[in-house]
Order: sequence, then C-alpha cells, then structure tokens
Amino acid sequence: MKAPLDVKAIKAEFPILGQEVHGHPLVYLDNAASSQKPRIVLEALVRYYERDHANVHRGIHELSTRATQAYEGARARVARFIGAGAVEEVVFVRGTTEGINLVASAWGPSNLGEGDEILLTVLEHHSNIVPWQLLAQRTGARLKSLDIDDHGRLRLEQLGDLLSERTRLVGVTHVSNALGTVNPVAEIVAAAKRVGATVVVDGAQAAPHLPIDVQALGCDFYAFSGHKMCGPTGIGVLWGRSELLEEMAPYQGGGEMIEIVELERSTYKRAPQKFEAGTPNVADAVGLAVAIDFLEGLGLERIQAHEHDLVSYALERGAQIPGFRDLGPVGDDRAGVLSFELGDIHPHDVAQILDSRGIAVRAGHHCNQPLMQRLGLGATTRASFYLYNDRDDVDALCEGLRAALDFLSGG
Ligand code: C6P
Repeated sequence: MKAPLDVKAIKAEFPILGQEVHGHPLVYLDNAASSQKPRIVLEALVRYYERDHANVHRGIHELSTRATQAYEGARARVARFIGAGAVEEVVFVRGTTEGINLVASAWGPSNLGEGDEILLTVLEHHSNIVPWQLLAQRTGARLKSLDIDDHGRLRLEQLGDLLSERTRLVGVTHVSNALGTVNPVAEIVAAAKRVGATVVVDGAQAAPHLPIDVQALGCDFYAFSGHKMCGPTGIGVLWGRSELLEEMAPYQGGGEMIEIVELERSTYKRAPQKFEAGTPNVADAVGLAVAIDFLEGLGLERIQAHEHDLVSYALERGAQIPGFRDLGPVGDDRAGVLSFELGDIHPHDVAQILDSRGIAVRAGHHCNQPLMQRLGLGATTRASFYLYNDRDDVDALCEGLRAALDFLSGG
C-alpha cells in the first residue's frame, strides 16, 4: 500500500485555502468546477513573465528562444504525463471544450456523412454533446446515446445494439462530473474499434485525479483542462493519434500554423502547429507543466486513493443524515464526486446555507441537462474533492447539511 497523502502539508501549499469566508475557514469542495493552484504554479507564472516572456517560434533573440523552449518543454511534459506516443500528438488548446470542438470541426466533416451515427452516453457534459450536435446538423449524421443503470453506471450491454458499421464516432467521458462514475473506457474503446469507430474521450474529470495512459486506453483523442488539475485557466490539451492529426484539416487559420501563404492558397505546418494558429498561451502551458510535476510528485495513484477514501467516508456519514440520497455508484469505479439530494430542499438553498458556513459546493445541472432529465431531476447539490481536502472537510459538509435541514425544513 502506498503512504497516504500528508494533506495538511499539501494544503499549506495553496495560499487561497488559508482564508476565511463569511467568518468561517474556507472549505473548498467545488473542485470538479475548478481546482485551486499551489504556490509553485503561481511562482512559475510570475517567473516566466519576469524573466523569459517573448513570442515563441518567431524571434532569433534570447528571450524568444527561452520562451519557445519553455513552451515546447511543457508540451513534452504533457506527453510523458499521458503516455503519448509522440510529443507532436499534444495540441495545446484552451481547455476540454475547445479540444472536443477542434475534433468535431477539423475531423468531423470529412469523416461523417448523411446517415452516419455518433454514439454518446447519457453521462456526457454539454461540452461532449453540443459540438457533436453542431456536426450532425452540418453533415446529416445522427446522434445516439448509451443509457445508465439505476446506480449511474453505463449499460454496456446496450453497446451491441447501438454500435454498427454506421457508427463513425463514439464520445465518452472518462469520469462523470455529475455522478463521479469512472467509466470502463478501454472496454468501450474495444467495442467501438470492432465496428471501426473513432473514439473521443473527455478526460476533464480524469486527468486531474487518476493515472492516464492514452495508449493503454486505445482511444483516438483525449481532451482535458489545466484549471481542474492545479494548473492555470485558459490552457488545456487535446491528444490525438499522429495519423489522425496529420489527415485532419486545420482548425483555425492564422500565423504560426502555415508554411507558405499566397494570396489565394496556403500550405500548413504539420501537427501540432497546424492546430495552434496565432500566439499560443505560453505562460499557462508552462504553469500546466509545473502543475503536472506537482501532481506526479505526489503520485496520481495516491491522489485517487485519497479521494476514494473521502467519498467513501462522505457516503458513510451522509447515510446518517435524514433525506440524504447519493446519486452515484458505490464501488471502486467512483471518483471523488458526491452528487446528492437532501429531502425536498432545493439544491440552491442547500448550497447557500453551506456557503454561509464557508463551504463551497456546486448546485444545479452541472452542464449535464440530458443526465438530469434521465434522472428526473432539475438539479443536485455536488461536493467534489481533491488532494487538499480531508475528513474534517467532509465533517464540516455533513454538519452544514444538518444545519440546512434544521433551518429549511423547520426541523
Ligand atoms: N465541468 C463542472 O462544474 P472546460 O470548461 O472546457 O474546462 O471543461 C468542460 C468540461 C468538459 N467535460 C467535463 C466532464 C467537465 O466536467 C467539464 C467542466 C465543470 O462540472 C464546469 S461546467
């Protein structure tokens, strides 16, 4: 067994977590929305801007060389982090949303036509639904969806009926942001490959929390966001197989992505530059690489085990609260997301009472409206854990829920 995380020491590395909110110590449980940043990431951003900043790939001067090395070094760091086959398979984007839109825009139109099918799951975030709807409208393709069972697990037995030689694309989230389900991606990829479909994995809630090996998963594209994994906002990653990236049309046109431009036509660089038009987000890529160093220094397996312990403890404590109903699966396939109902109290009211006690959670549909419809709910309250949370935070949450019950149900 690996040694548990030293959460007190980790928390001390996050300046924002030391504050009080509404007169209470901040308990930050909204990590699925965005994580906080450790000091070394903040310092890396300042250091980059104070010492090394210039535009990349363009100048011959010293600062441009340093900035280019820092940016390309960050790309290599990301490639190692996810087990990419080549550094060129890593495209920097703004986040998961842009990564998926890039595939839909640049891969989609030349690979999908009238009557072709896109298979999604009912667990998808809007970012892995709407880009495919836009593509379907452009191409005449049809959308299908894999359902869940009563525990929030995908009903894999439906795959046989849903997949056919018409299925050109399968889009699946690695971890559900709304229920915490860890999906068996490798198994889904294997089934998709049997019918020759391309697979896009939404890794927004997985890359921050568990070890990722894109080659072992067998998928074709994998997208994630820096801001959910201790990195800056505005930077994310799209990993794609080299052969697919090379075949794809550019995503946007502009500087950096071209070889020769004539008035009427242009030739383009190879991936990843082909997909990175304009001045890239150099500083935040550098910050992301430092965030990855930080996470890997602690160990993704340890982080995953820690969050699993927290969610298991929260389920145990939650079960003692009248009206508490957890909506996710119970088992090893559960990440540190706790989405629940509290009697008939509206999630927004629950979140407001928690906020008044310094506890940050999210309430709403979590950008998963089809899932909420499937569950017959308008909204849930969601607490989501990360490496700097501990059992005291879970206790504070549960006390807050009891206070909400007392206050709102007149109990
Ligand atoms: N989910 C949440 O509170 P961006 O915004 O591009 O960084 O990530 C989008 C996204 C895509 N897929 C999944 C599974 C996600 O959870 C998210 C972001 C946040 O759950 C904000 S809606």
